[in-house]
Amino acid sequence: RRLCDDSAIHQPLAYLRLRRAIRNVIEHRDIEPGQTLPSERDLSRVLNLSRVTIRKAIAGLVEEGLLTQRHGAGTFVAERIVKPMSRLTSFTEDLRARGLHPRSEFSERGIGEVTPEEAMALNLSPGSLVVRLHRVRYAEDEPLAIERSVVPASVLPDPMLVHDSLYEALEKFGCRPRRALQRLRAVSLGAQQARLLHVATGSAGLNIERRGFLDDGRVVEFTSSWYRGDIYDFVAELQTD
Ligand code: 16G
Repeated sequence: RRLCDDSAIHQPLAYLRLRRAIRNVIEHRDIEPGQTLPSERDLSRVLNLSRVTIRKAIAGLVEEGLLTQRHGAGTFVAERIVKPMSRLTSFTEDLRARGLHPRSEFSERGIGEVTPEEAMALNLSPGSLVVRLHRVRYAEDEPLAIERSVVPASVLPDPMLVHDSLYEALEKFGCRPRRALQRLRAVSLGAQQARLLHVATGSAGLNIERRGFLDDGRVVEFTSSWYRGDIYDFVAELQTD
């Protein structure tokens, strides 16, 4: 019903409006993960939009990772969390887009002198101060990832400014990363990590290191994350040179 009520979709650039309307439906969980979207033909008839428009809107949402398509079976709201590798989004934003409520439990949220390893990753000189955040990240009560972030105190002066979202805090100081380099590797989760993530020891995980940069090249974030392998897909669109 929400789809039909959204009169905005009949305005120009209908596929973008429709894309927004479907995103809204997913965010409000009017269609749950794993459930199918009405067929292209039905959407076209009910919304009075061309099949091309419907297809274009859906393709965009597949690319965003919110929908998945199985040949012959239709289009579904994605069950696994599909993260496009080419978009610089935050954990909080990824979950909210799926109608989930992100939450963090901190095991460390402090400030201290940079270690030689951190100084390298953040391009800082010895003696600089950094904010450290160690946290387990949840969707409601389900743990999805462990994250250890280091941020120069010159961009984030007080760790208590991060209530839940690091990027929201950085945004307030105009220091949200604009570009990032990311390395992803497969790991098997050790006993302690597995316990925190409510999975069996040795389960598959994805260790992702992200260095986030500002336009002027300053590094504002070095984060090492362990995402649950049973929940996350990381996808990238590739092109030939
Ligand atoms: C994501 C990032 C992480 C970033 C965090 C900020 C990956 C692999 N990692 O988890 O580098 O620090 O988002 O999220 O995507 P927040 O704003 O919710 O704290």
